This record gives sequence, structure tokens and C-alpha cells, in this order.
Amino acid sequence: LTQITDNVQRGNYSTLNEKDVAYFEQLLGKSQVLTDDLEGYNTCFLKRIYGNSKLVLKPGSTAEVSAILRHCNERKLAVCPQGGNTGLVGGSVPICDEIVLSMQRLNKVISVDEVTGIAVVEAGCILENFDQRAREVGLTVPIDLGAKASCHIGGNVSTNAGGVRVVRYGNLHGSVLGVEAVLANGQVLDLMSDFKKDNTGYHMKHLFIGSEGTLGVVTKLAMLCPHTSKAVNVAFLGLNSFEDVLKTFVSAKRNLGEILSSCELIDERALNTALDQFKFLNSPISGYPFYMLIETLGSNSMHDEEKMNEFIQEGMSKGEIQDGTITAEPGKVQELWKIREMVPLGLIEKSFCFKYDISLPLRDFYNIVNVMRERCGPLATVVCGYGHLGDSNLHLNISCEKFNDKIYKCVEPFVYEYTAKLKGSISAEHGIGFLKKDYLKYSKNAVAISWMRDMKNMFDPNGILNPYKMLN
Ligand code: FAD
Ligand code: S2G
Ligand code: ZN
Repeated sequence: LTQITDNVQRGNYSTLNEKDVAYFEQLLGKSQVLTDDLEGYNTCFLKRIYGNSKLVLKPGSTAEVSAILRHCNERKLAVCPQGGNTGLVGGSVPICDEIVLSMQRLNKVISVDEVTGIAVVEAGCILENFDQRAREVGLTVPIDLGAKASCHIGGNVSTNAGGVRVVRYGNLHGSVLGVEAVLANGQVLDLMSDFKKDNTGYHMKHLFIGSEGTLGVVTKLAMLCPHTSKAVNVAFLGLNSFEDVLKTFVSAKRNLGEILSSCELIDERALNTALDQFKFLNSPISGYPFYMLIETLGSNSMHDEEKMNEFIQEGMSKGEIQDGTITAEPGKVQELWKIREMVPLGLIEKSFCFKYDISLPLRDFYNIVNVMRERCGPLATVVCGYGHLGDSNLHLNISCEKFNDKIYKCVEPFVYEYTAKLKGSISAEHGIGFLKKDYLKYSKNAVAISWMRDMKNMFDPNGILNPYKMLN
């Protein structure tokens, strides 16, 4: 089976030896140093990359991460930091025989302050666990995505993940107050802060948000967590055209205003694929070309329900919304969200899927789905679009029986050239990783990329942190 990584030239890194393993075992304890059954750590979520790591290390503290990196830097051993391994761009698994640095044991929620809303958490904390702990004091983590049961908050920060509530909470650059990271030479960079405002010098924490493990290993975070909302309403709407989708989005912003917390789009093929693959899902409506999941988070149920009803009535009276259901009942809310969460999985359940995560100008948001359906013809089994309409972030998915060069050449680099022509982003929220690094040039110019390389060389002169990723 030819691997997408077969033609990668292994960098001139040292090869692991027994003395290294002995050092790590003495440092971490034997049980935290794995040398077999590493398949899971070597396999990316989309099963497109199978690394060849011979060693997985599971540090339990910042000091241990520091000691590991110091050793690897001196020995020039390549390292692949790994969180929940739910990344979709091949960034979280080794490409050759890099050591996997698994953050899973650095998973403590250190503190959650219900007065300031500030939480301090270790990078390897699973997002859902972090959110559950925050909810104990009436707070919530300002990011939510379908991988929450497995992804780590450190992985979310390292990929600058977006998710379904960017409409409400913005992205992580706004909610991360402080970062602790360990640099390639083992130095601990303490950029932690308990404040929203700290205008002292360069704002270095932002360098680690979205750096995908290439500038340092994030070990701790300070996050601003909003209060949970007393009133949660979700509408699941059926619409006849993308023009109606846009009108409904504008109306939602106008009529729901400050309580609008999510605006997701699912097209008919994306929905039907999920419903076909997962019989436990049940959609309250069917038969429309487009669906929108719109959520509000507010403090007054009566008031919010009234606003939501008026918004939908108006849309229906104008013929922009054809059908829909609204609910505030927690079980039903969860059921509707489950539909959205299972959409990406439905497309990879029994097929190979080319997944694109692109930002496009809102008016052009959906055209590319029709263009690709036309261009791929019978080569594809499903061509569909869904995603974060509120952020202008489309997930174009092109499924086929199995990977083949014909369809590959039909879709890439066409999708990226199309995106670049519209001055869009070739990666809205998933990052670059290994799979998209050849396409970075479609969204960042040569001068910017050269400065990125200089920064990488300054932070990691031996290039041991997540090599073969992000920058060619
Ligand atoms: P990993 O996959 O383990 O790693 C991701 C990258 O971060 C790698 O480059 C890795 O080296 C680096 N890294 C991980 N931890 C650290 C650390 N502590 N320090 C330094 N570098 C680190 N993404 C979105 O943005 N929005 C979505 O809506 C979304 N939905 C998803 C739904 C599903 C069902 C799935 C499977 C994935 C989804 N993703 C989404 C993609 C993925 O969940 C995110 O990219 C997530 O942030 C990855 O977190 P992780 O802990 O799994 O990181
Ligand atoms: C989403 C998840 C993965 C994908 O569902 O919002 O980010 O691209 C995606 O299907
Ligand atoms: Zn997404």
C-alpha cells in the first residue's frame, strides 16, 4: 500500500538507542515509557498516515516534559507532541520514527474560579472533562466541537480549533489568558496570567495558539470561562435554497442578536449520509436541500423563546424558512446537536473522504459544492457541504469508495486554487499539519512563510519539534 508519507526524506535525526530508553525509564518510570502496541499512537484519526514511532513517552509534569525535550534536543531526537489524536490534518502522528510525546497524563484541572471565571488547566485535559469540572461552579469552556470526548484542551489551543460556538465565544486567541510551554531545549516559558489585560511586551502566548506543536509543547493554560446559560434554545430548520440560508442567517443576527450562540449549516446529502449510516439519529424534518441548526444561549427562557419564535415566524411568513422545530428541552437539544456531530463521521464510516475545511466569502460559501459535484461526476459517491456558516467556514467533503489517483487529481489542487482565487483560507480551523503543508502557499505569501521559518528556527534550531509538519 503506497503511503502518502512514502516519499518523505527522513531528516538527519539520531536514531533512538537503549541508553535513551533507559534514561526515559529512569525519568518517568517504566510504565510511562511504551515500546510496543504503538499502533494507535502511530495512526491518525482519518487513517491516512501510519507513523513508525518506536517509543511513546507519557510525562506526568512540566518538569518531566522539560527533561525529555532537553535530552531529545541534545541527542537530536525528533519528537511528535500528541494530545487526543483527533486532528484531521495529520499533525498529531509521527511521519517517520519520531518519539511520541503523549500529553494524556498532564490532565488536571488545577483551579476554576467562579468569581473571575478564570480556570487553570493542564494541556492534556480532555475538553469534555474540563467542561464538566467548570460546570460544577456554573462556568463552561468557551469552545465546543464534535471531538470533545477525546480531544485535549492543549490540542485545541495548539490547532487554534474553532468548533460550533465561535459565533458566540470567538476563537481561542480571545479566551486563552496564559500559556505555559516547554521549548525544544527544555526551557519552560511561563506566559501564564490571571488577567484579561496584560499589555507588557510582545504578546507571545499567541505564538503557541495554532503552532501545532512546532514551536513548543503546551503544558498549562489559563482560560477565561463564561457562565453557563440558564436558557438554551435550538432550532432545526429546513430551507429551499442557499439564498434563503443567507437571509435566515442575517435575520438570526438581527432578531436573536446577543443570544445567538451557533449557526451551523448542513446540506441534504450530508444529513442523509449521517441518517443512513447511524440509525440512532432521527431528524425532525426531511426533504429539504438545506438545514440550519441555530442555537441561542441566554438568561431568560421566556424572553428567548419568544425571540426565537418571532424569528422563525418571520422567516416562514417570508417563505425563507420552509419548516422547522424549536426546542429548549435538554434531551431534544442534545439529539439535534448529535445529528450535527455525527455528520463528519457519516462521511468516513464506509468510504474514503477528502475533507476540506475552508473559509470562503459568505456569498460564495456554497458554490464550490456544486462546482465539485459537477467536476467529480461519477468519481465521487457523495459531494456535500456543512459547517460553521456563522464563521464563513465550510466543510466540503468528497467521498468515494476508496482513495484513487483519478479523483485525487480531480480535487487537488483545484479546491485550494479555487479557495485562493476567492482570497479564502485553505484551512479555517483544523490547521496545516502534514496533509496541507504543500498548500500553505495558497493562503500565506512567501515573505510571511519565510518569517515563519525563521521563527521556527529560532525556537527550535535542531528542528526536533513535530518535523515534517506545517512548513515544508
Ligand atoms: P491532536 O490531534 O493530538 O494534535 C493536534 C496538533 O496539536 C498536532 O500537531 C499535535 O502535535 C499538536 N499538539 C497536541 N497537543 C499539544 C500540546 N500540548 N502542545 C503542543 N502541541 C500539541 N476541529 C475544529 O477546529 N473544529 C471542529 O468543529 C472540529 N470537529 C471535529 C469533529 C470530529 C468528530 C473530529 C474527529 C475532529 C474534529 N476537529 C475539529 C479536529 C480536532 O478535534 C481538533 O483539531 C482538535 O483541536 C485536536 O485536539 P487533539 O487534542 O486531538 O490534538
Ligand atoms: C466539523 C469536523 C471534521 C470534518 O464537523 O465541524 O470540523 O471536517 C468538522 O468533517
Ligand atoms: Zn468544524
